[in-house]
Amino acid sequence: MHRIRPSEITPEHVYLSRRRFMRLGALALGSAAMTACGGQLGETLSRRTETTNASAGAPAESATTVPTSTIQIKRDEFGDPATPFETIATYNNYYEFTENKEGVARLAAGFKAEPWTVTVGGLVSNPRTYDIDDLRRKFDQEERIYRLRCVEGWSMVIPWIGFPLHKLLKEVQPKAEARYVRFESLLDPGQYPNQGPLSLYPWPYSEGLRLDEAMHDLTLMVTGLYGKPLPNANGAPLRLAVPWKYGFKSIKAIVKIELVAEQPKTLWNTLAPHEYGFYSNVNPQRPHPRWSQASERRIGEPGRRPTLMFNGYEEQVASLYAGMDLQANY
Ligand SMILES: Nc1nc2c(c(=O)[nH]1)N[C@H]1C(S)=C(S)[C@@H](COP(=O)(O)O)O[C@H]1N2
Ligand SMILES: [Mo]
Repeated sequence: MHRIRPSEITPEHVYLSRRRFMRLGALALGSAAMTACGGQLGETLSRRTETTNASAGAPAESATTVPTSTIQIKRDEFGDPATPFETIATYNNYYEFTENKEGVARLAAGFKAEPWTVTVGGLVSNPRTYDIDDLRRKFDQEERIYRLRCVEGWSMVIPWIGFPLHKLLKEVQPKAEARYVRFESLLDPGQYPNQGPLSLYPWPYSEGLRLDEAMHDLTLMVTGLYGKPLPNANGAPLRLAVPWKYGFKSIKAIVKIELVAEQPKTLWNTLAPHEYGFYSNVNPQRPHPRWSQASERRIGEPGRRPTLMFNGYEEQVASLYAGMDLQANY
């Protein structure tokens, strides 16, 4: 099987200064500039990269073609290619907007992701409110190429940009009584069409992790993807990525983080506790009550592939659950 060390999780690990990050964002806005950015971060759009790569060996077609030698398709540690940017940004689950995955991006186009503040409090010695720009400036923004496995049975490979949550938690200093972290998304019916008075969901969207899960180095606060600021449809300006858990744990548009003593209620667990447990670790051996979780459809790939225990991060995270019955604690 795949034997990997944690240091190999992010083969194209890059650290971006704030200036460079903003410049990349600006470049990405002008599509003409896309092919001009070279170096480590030149592969801003994987669709572009794949197209160009397909012609490897052929003579350059025009002056704007990136030399083949500088092109690197982003891949996860198993060698699987990152899902194209366009797909990641237009096939989304974001129920505050709509339940139609293909409809999120259009509805989210005018979302106001700035200014944005996040309060971090509860059982901490140093409660703080951060502006999104503070977070980008304070913590090195690094790239992590993670698989995202939705509980519905599809998956993608996403080159996130962000910083590990443990850096933020260290700053606020959790008290000894803190055992869980609770996350809350924006409540704003003015911006979210599906948060209207007739909605049946217990908004705001909320999620939770055990403190040791939150402190794990894989747990990422996400501010971007493909080297650019996070698209609105993917949860701008700040969302979580917990790659060994089903996608719904990776909460979008976070406005509040709270350290708490008891396991917090979450939106999906409140709605359907038998279907969506608090842990929701990816587990091919535990079927969803209405479907198998043994395989998944990797978006952009024909057929299905087997789902891996802990979504392929078993070596890194299994010790968090040592001695726990994973069928009972789902
Ligand atoms: N606030 C909020 N966060 C959310 C969701 C949502 O509806 N609202 N959907 C979740 C689900 S089910 C998945 S699979 C992922 C999808 O993230 P993506 O659209 O960036 O692929 O976001 C998760 N985070
Ligand atoms: Mo999902």
